[in-house]
Order: sequence, then structure tokens, then C-alpha cells
Amino acid sequence: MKRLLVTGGAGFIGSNFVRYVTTIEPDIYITVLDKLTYAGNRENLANLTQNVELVIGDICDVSLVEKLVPVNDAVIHFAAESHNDQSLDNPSLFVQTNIIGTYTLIEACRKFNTRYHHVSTDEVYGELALDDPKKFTPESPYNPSSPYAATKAGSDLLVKAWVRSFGLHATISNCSNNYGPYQHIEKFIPRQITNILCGTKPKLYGNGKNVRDWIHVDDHSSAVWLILTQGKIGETYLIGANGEKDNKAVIDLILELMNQPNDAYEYVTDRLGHDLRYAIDATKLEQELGWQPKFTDFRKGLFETIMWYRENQQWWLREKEAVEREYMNRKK
Ligand code: NAD
Ligand code: TDX
Repeated sequence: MKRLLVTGGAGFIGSNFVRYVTTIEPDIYITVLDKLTYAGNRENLANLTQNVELVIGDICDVSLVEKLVPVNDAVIHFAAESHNDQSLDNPSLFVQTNIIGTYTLIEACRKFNTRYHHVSTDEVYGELALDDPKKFTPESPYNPSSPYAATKAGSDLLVKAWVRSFGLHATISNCSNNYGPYQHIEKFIPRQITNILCGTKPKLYGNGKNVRDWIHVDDHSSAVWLILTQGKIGETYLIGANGEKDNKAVIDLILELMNQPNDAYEYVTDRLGHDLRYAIDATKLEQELGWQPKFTDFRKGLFETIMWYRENQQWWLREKEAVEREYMNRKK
């Protein structure tokens, strides 16, 4: 593969993926297609100008997509509306980008016979009970809870149908919760780090017992690269690094690593439909493709993430007030 089209490459995971590929395969030419919504930022691609081009545009724009797809060897589709809280406020944007956008891309890949990788989430499987010994596997039934998760589930199902009915050369990955640099400050971990840096208390939804399965974004990138280059067409791979933690434990660790008193946080109103627990069984990816996560020390990864937000205040500070205002309005 010499030329890749990466949708959503100016967002959190997409930009980390682009950086990862430019490091391991410096000769590959990457075109990023990104609408630069509030979650996209051209600064995420700064210093990556050689062999990386940003095209500002919408994945729902058929003529633009049909121009870009045939001149690339593969499409890696990260673009999405990605925040559950936003999806409760404005589901229509999620239906448009996550479903119509995916449909537009796979139709173009079908037309030009282009390799397609679909980036998705463990949230399509719904929630697990806190005491359930099971984790999600590729055979788990789809049971999404939020508008975000439902639109991601819908997009996965479109891809599966295009593989079966039209022979689309596609793979799918469903990954657990990512953390690391360049994550938008609306999301849990960066929101709490930047709250502390601004002198406000971290906010814990509900009783803080909801569990997420954390993975470092660079481990997600290495897994997607492996699936793209060695995965079996038509297959779904689950990506996770055995990182289950409840939200209270994550807040406790952030407070400790940032030298705050251990009670310097507050409980706030819970999210509607808040899933209790996600957990990924990545055995298939490990056994069939030999993938292993590298960032298995969560404490170290979290500390480095905290340092990144400390050192890159110009990246997030100007948006902080507006993001928190939106959270306040949501509560009303
Ligand atoms: P993000 O919100 O940080 O980035 C999304 C990017 O997509 C932004 O740059 C945005 O400008 C772009 N975009 C949005 N709508 C677009 C459109 N219509 N056309 C073109 N570009 C558009 O999201 P993220 O956290 O980096 O997630 C990336 C992908 O990974 C998503 O598909 C998400 O569902 C999936 N995922 C995320 C996580 C996680 O923990 N964040 C976990 C598993 C899977
Ligand atoms: O202020 C907060 N307080 C809090 O307790 C926020 C923003 C969140 N939470 C809780 C809700 C979740 O249990 O923290 C957990 C993580 O929340 P988010 O960062 O919003 O992530 P989540 O809803 O789990 O979804 C994320 O992982 C799966 C990504 O946003 C999705 O794009 C991905 O598919």
C-alpha cells in the first residue's frame, strides 16, 4: 500500500494513527479527509506535513469521496461524531455522519474496488453487568444503548452487508475506550485533567462505579495497522488491552498523580442510559494476528497523558470554558 485515505484524521485517534503510520512507514502518502468539526483540529497534524495532506471536507459528500477513493489503495475510516453526551442532545448529526457517511464511503469503495477498514467501538454490544465474568467477543450480539452507539452499530451492519452482498474488501475493528494525547477535552480523562489544571473539581457521573476498559491510543493504532495489512477480509477483530477500571478509580489515580487531595472531586447527575460496563476479549486479534499491547502500565500512560495536557495548554485552554458551559447547559 502506497497511498492511504484516512477519514477523521484530524481527530483524536485518527491523528494518532496518522502519526503512527508516518513513523513506521515513512514512504506512505496519506490523505486525511476531515470536516474539522469542533472535534477536529489541524494542529493535531502539525509537524506531519511531509507525505500528509489534509483535505477539509465531509464524508457524506459523494463527489468529493468519489474523487479521493480511486486514487488511494485503502480507506481507513475513523471519522465520526464520537461523544455519547452530544448524541443525547443532537442525534441527527450522528445519524448523518456515522450512518450516511459510512454508506457514502463503502459505496465508493465498492465502485472502485478499494480496500476498506472500518473503525468502530465496543459500545455496539451494549453493557455488561459489573459481576459478569464474560467479556465482549466478535460473536456478542449487537445491543447499543445510546444514539452514538446505535449509529456506530448501524454503520458496522452496513459494512457487514456490503461484504456479504457485494464482496466489499473490508475489515472491522471494535475497540475499547482510548486515552492519550490529543483527546478532546469533552471526554472523561482529559476533562478531569483540565478541570484540575483550571482549579475546578473533577466530575463523576452517577455513583462512579461504571467500568470502562482503557487502552492507550498507540496500541489502538498498532492493532488497526495490523488488521489493515494482515487481517482477513470480511472479519471483525476486537481490540482491547485488559484495562478495566471503574470511573472512581480513574479519578482517584488522576488526583494522586496531580497531587490533589483524594476527596477533591464531585458527583454530578448521571448520563441518560449510561452503560454500566464494557470489557473486550481480544483473543482473536492476539492469536490470529499476533498483536500485543505495549502500553500495559496504565499509571505510567496516564501520567504521560497528564504531562501532555500540562505542556500543551495552548491546544485546549481556549475551548475549556465553552465545553464546560455546554456541560452546565446540559444539566438544566
Ligand atoms: P474524535 O471526535 O476525536 O474525531 C472525529 C474526527 O472526525 C474529527 O476530526 C472530526 O472533525 C471528523 N469528522 C466528524 N464528522 C465528519 C464528517 N462528516 N466528515 C469528515 N470528518 C468528520 O473521535 P475519536 O475519539 O478520535 O474516534 C475516532 C473513531 O474511533 C470513531 O469512529 C469512534 O467511533 C471510534 N472509537 C473511538 C473510541 C474512543 O475511545 N474515543 C473507542 C473506540 C472506537
Ligand atoms: O465528566 C464526565 N464524568 C464521568 O463520570 C464524563 C465526560 C464522563 N464520565 C463517565 C462516563 C463513562 O462511564 O466516564 C466514562 C467515560 O466517558 P466518555 O469519555 O464520555 O467515554 P464513553 O462514553 O465511555 O465513550 C468513549 O469510548 C467509546 C468514546 O467517547 C467513544 O467514542 C468510544 O466509542
